Amino acid sequence: MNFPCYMQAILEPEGTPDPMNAAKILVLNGPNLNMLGLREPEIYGRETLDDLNAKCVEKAAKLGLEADCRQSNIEGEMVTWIQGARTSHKGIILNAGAYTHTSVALHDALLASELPVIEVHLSNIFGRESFRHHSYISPIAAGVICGFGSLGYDLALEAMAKQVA
Ligand code: DHK
Repeated sequence: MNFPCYMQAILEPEGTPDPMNAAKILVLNGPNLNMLGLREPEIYGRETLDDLNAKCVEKAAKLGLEADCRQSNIEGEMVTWIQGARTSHKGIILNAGAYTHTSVALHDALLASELPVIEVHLSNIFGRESFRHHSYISPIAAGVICGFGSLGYDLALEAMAKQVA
């Protein structure tokens, strides 16, 4: 709505995020992350994916972003969503799960998206089995956050807000 600017300043003090203009961020979780809360809780925590997504939506809104949270166990579906994000989203926060360590297809799709990418892992992948130490995502990511559980997604959203500012 158009108010005189002195009223606008009262209604929407400077710095208040405008949800209508929020940059859309794809927050994409890969295989087995739908099992959060049940799966190896000593490694991945007790929060469910719904808990995690709700926290992302809330955090994003505070930063003036819109979190579009999705999860898939299917590599091709993730590729299709990443391709689609090219025209509809401003950035991608990705926990590709085990595909992190195997997927050239996700690597290529992320490059094709031409969007800033932040790689997230709940666990510290470098403190685990050696097959988890290599990532096909890291070389093309703006940054990587791992080992801080769900806090990693909060940190990634903060970093993404700066990337898309
Ligand atoms: C999640 C997975 O499912 C694993 O395959 C990765 C990652 C680590 C995580 O820590 O969030 O190796």
